[in-house]
Amino acid sequence: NCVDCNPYVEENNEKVNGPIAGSVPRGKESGWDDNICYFIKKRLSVWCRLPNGKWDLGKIEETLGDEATISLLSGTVVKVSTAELLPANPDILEGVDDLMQLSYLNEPSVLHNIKHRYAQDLIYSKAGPVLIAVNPFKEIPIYGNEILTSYKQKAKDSPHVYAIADAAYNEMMRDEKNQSIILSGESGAGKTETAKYVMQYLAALGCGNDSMGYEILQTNFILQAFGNAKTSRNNNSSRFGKLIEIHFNASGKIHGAKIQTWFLGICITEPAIDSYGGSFLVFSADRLNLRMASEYKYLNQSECLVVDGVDDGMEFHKLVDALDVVQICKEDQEQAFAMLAAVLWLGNISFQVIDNENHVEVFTNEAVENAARLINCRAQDLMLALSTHKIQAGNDFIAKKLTMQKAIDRRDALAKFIYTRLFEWLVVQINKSVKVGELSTGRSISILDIYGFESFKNNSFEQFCINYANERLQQHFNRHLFKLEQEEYEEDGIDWTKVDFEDNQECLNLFEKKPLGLLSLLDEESNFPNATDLTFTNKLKQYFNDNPCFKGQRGRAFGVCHYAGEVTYDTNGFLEKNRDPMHSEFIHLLSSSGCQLPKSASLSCQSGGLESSMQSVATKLKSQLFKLMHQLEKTTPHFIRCIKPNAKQFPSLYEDDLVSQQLQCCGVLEVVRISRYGYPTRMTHQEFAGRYGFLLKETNLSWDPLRMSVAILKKINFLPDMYEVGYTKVYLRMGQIERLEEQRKQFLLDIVEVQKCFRGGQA
Ligand code: AD9
Ligand code: MG
Repeated sequence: NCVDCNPYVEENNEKVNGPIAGSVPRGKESGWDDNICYFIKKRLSVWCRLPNGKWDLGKIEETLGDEATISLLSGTVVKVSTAELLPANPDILEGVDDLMQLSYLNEPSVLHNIKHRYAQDLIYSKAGPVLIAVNPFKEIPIYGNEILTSYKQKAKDSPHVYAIADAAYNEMMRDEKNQSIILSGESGAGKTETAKYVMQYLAALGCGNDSMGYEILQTNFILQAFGNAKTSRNNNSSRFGKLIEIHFNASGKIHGAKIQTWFLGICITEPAIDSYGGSFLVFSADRLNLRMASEYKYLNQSECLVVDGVDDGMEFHKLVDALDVVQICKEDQEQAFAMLAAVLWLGNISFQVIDNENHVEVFTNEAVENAARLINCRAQDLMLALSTHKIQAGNDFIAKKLTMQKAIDRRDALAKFIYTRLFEWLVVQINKSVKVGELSTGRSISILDIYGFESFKNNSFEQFCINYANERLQQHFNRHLFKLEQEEYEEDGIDWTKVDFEDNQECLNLFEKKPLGLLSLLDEESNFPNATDLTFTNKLKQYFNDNPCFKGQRGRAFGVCHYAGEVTYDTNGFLEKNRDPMHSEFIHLLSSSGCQLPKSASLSCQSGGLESSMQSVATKLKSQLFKLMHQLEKTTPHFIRCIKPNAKQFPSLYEDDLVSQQLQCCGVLEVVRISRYGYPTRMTHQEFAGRYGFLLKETNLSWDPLRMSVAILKKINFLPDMYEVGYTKVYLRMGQIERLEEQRKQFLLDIVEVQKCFRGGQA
């Protein structure tokens, strides 16, 4: 099916190739098969997937049936199936700062472009409206006042986190519309750092006479100290999701903020056991002077005790200063530190078996004494709460002794409970301090820093929740992009119906449908006394057998086809983790405390409503997400996708596979795919006429750029489906710009030849 080696220039226009809306199968470079001959003839570069899965650049020597002979850049010649070939971009597109400028938006081209830029410390790139930030894992001089000012004054416009913050700020001031900046990416990808630069920029733009901007920046430090932990994947990993809403007044000055957090308090009690292993930074900054960190069980199980380059003493002073700035009084500070110490001592509490049924008692030692003293309750009550379980018998409660494992679980649950309450209490105090006096409508910027999509070898309930949340955010992202594209086309008078679009609604339905959705069924099984993780899994397999987003697997496992790929979940522990019983005994214990903080924390827990305390984790997550989405939908979003270039946290190391997988997970390849359906190349008529106008033999000086564009397109003989002419821009289908560039190059070469002849003649 090779028409003069390039179907796109076929004169009689009979053959219609290329990406016709809706007809492009996912992951396939449309029109490419027909174009291979053209690439052979012109000796253009192609990407070739080698048997080891890696992409390499080369040229096609010949094809025989489905087999192609490729000479790689290195000189090696390989034979591969033509299915393993993809077109590479012409040299002029090397390292472009917006991926959308690429003529071929396939995976190897996108990867290569980002890598090429990264090697020059150009860590930011754009994928249309999305900013891609690749973590440099080293300091590069692209921040600070001077650079900030040049973005503010629009002296610079290369992709940068400042440029995004600037766009959000200006849009907010211009349209009086709330904005949001949504960061995502996997652990260690740089979300929190990037969010800090956004806040730094906004604080610089919106600094007024008071110190509100500074105060808001300090909140970062406090929440990080209490909510971040060193893990194997990030020395400074946020164990909470955060939305900070920064409010501005009519003159664009910051006048307050509101912070919401979602705490993932998984890791204090489970150090090093799972992927979250690690301990909270505040513990390394503690000056509780009780023991060396290595003597606390919760800390010494973690291999992540020392954070390189962090001086605990100094960090502690910085923390106290920050707490002062947000007006947490000394007494409250003392109590907060006492609670931290209590958590640590709880971890040192041990149990002894007292009968042959493995029932236990608390081992009386300094750990119990100290923990009780710090919580300010009676040691007796604490011991009882840790080693017994209250059961209702008629109108009375009887205390039943716990077995060893149950008691250990309960001790850890209490530690987690206190830590979580402490964190929530802190957020409440901070919010009081940065509270917005008079709420302005339409003048806020929300920054969302939330855990990104996760896919490990073993995925559990935590990944299930995180990935569900990301599926929701992804839909928000897709819809917004779709809307933007649509707006641009319609504004420019282009027929929008030619662009098709795929959503992730089906996967969301799998999670959310009632009564037959993953979340509903999970809740149902969690409430069913005889249910187990296995009965739950079997139910799923029974109901979702035919659902294309669901993959039944062996035993307790099942798979979900997420937008970012298929993830297998092991349901071990799902029911228990979903129930997350609020231990009424804990609340009782804390409310009897003589100290204000634990008491008020437990009261707020009770007043938080029995209803919410009865809710399962999955239900709570779902309603929190709906609330969040509702909030975000009232804003104009800006997206930043953070990429971790290597797992070792090393500078200048770029691992192709890892990056490729993340581009998939954070939806960048999806953006690329959406735009590939449409017209990836867009040039204003001025640009287009300026670059290619000389290809016309006859032009008229009175022609406007639009007329020139039309004449050029006619002259090149593009098929009608390969381009659109808008009021302001020319839109080209994938691969077309390359054809134009070829003609341009040939034309220039011809001129040089003519000049040579001319000079030769003269000589
Ligand atoms: V987690 O999901 O909270 O575990 P994040 O938030 O995505 O993760 P973080 O922002 O904490 O990652 O970045 C990890 C580390 O990368 C930081 O501690 C820095 O050492 C490093 N980093 C990230 N971004 C930059 C940057 N723009 N410049 C220099 C950076 N270093
Ligand atoms: Mg973080």
